[in-house]
Amino acid sequence: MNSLFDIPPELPEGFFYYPDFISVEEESALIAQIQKHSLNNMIFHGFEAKRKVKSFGYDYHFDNKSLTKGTPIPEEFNWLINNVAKRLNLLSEKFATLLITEYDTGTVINWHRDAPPFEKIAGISLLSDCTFKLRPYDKLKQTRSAIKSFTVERRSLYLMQGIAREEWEHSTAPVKSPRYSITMRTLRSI
Ligand SMILES: O=C(O)CCC(=O)C(=O)O
Repeated sequence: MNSLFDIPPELPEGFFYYPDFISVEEESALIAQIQKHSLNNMIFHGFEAKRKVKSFGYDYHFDNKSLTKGTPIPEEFNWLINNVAKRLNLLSEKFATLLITEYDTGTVINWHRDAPPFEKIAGISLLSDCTFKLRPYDKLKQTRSAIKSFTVERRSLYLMQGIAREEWEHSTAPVKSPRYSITMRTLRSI
């Protein structure tokens, strides 16, 4: 059940895409909100990734695979969370975490599946489009032709859940100009 636009229909079940989910004005407001926060270099398994992040709600620690309560999600994001939850038919309280990620030109996120405690992942893209990729998580199925590659546009919303979240991994290609994403996650146990 992808949107009628842009995204090829053969994407794995559980990936949904909503272009133009936020307006130009809302995008500017979110960028201004993001720029009030200081983002930190992302440390992943001891290595510093090029992207910068700021996490709210809960923090996942990759070293000992634990989840701890973090800085509460600022209220200024409530309107966005409410709109996303409404569009996805979820309760806004289910979104327990909000992560801001900044990708400078040329920055990627490498192949991964989200950390185990998280269930549904909703992502908003700001400032620039990106090439989003999905491939089977099962290494035996990771042929070149199994990779699904498509554009996720600025101001769009995507949702990954179910098969797309559990049985596929995702990555993004180097961005051509700076991009922010705001990802909101539900927890499995809540
Ligand atoms: O920037 C994005 O939309 C992807 C984010 C992502 O994959 C992650 O935070 O794990």
